[in-house]
Amino acid sequence: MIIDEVKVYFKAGNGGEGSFSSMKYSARRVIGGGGDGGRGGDVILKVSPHLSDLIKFNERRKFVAEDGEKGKQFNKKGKHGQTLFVYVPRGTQIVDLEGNLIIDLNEDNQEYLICNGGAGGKGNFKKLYNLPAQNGEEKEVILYYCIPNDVAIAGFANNGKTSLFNKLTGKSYTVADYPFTTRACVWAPVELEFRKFTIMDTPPVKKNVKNIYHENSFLKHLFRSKIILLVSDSPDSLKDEYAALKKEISSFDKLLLRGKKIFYLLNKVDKMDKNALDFKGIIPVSTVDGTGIEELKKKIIRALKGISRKAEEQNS
Ligand SMILES: Nc1nc2c(ncn2[C@@H]2O[C@H](COP(=O)(O)OP(=O)(O)OP(=O)(O)O)[C@@H](O)[C@H]2O)c(=O)[nH]1
Ligand SMILES: [Mg+2]
Repeated sequence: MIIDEVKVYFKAGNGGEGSFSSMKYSARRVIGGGGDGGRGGDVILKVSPHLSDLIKFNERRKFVAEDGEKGKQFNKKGKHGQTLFVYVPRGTQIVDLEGNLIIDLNEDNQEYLICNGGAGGKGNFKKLYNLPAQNGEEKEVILYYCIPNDVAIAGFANNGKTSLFNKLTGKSYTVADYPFTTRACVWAPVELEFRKFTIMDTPPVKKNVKNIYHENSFLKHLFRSKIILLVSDSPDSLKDEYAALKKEISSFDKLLLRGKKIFYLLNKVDKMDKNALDFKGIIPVSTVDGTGIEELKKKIIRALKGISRKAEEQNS
């Protein structure tokens, strides 16, 4: 199982206190000689390409950066606290406890300063007084890991989603003739026609569930998908099945399907009478005899190219 949701506490370092000490400056005047305190260390979240879920946060949920050192006499400044880097996988969203998105960390090596270190206190060097240090910021947030995938495969149980995933990616995840074989999302990189992208397989969508956020919680990983392959193996109730599937996905979050390219796949056509089927708007495939697989790959590449072109036009 991947860990995709954790509550974590971050605290930046407190500033070091400014020193208060007297220093004889001349025979007539005695003035301060206390140095400034050091700044507290910041907490920075940084995307690591080596992580692929939030499991490391199971061991540790509290991250506190180093405090700044106190200032010393003879105007010696305290050392700054060290910045604490906390590594997260690409695809981590930082959300506050009210559910508001703070930042979506979806680029390799992207950094986000989550807690500012406290300023050090001012020492009384050349002054009669010193100024207090400030505390470092603290925050409790939820980290959501949302798998960065370009193409997601989704559907009800046992219709060949994992078989299709294996066919497209060259992987060999378990395929079996019973429902709910796949328990968690898996993803793999693919390179086709010099284009690299990621395909994700998902567990089956459960129908008529009482608590969709609990029972179909994996659906949140469709958030980043650019293309969704809706798979069915029931030619007789094809349209109804796609509609039911889209209803389930949208009732999890209506944004999951918005603006996405959707391909409607009918799998297992090797055991169907092709002449009796109406393939309008449908992509017929078979992971057993390979029907439609090459065409599907071409369609995916074409759609991805179109999506990147659109994004470039919007950015220019
Ligand atoms: N005839 C035929 N059988 C297929 C085809 N693709 C998959 N199957 C069979 O369908 C059954 C289910 O395949 P899976 O790939 O595990 O299906 P799934 O949709 O991932 O199943 P869940 O993870 O349980 O939802 C297995 O017995 C496969 O061998 C196909 O193209 N033709
Ligand atoms: Mg499966």
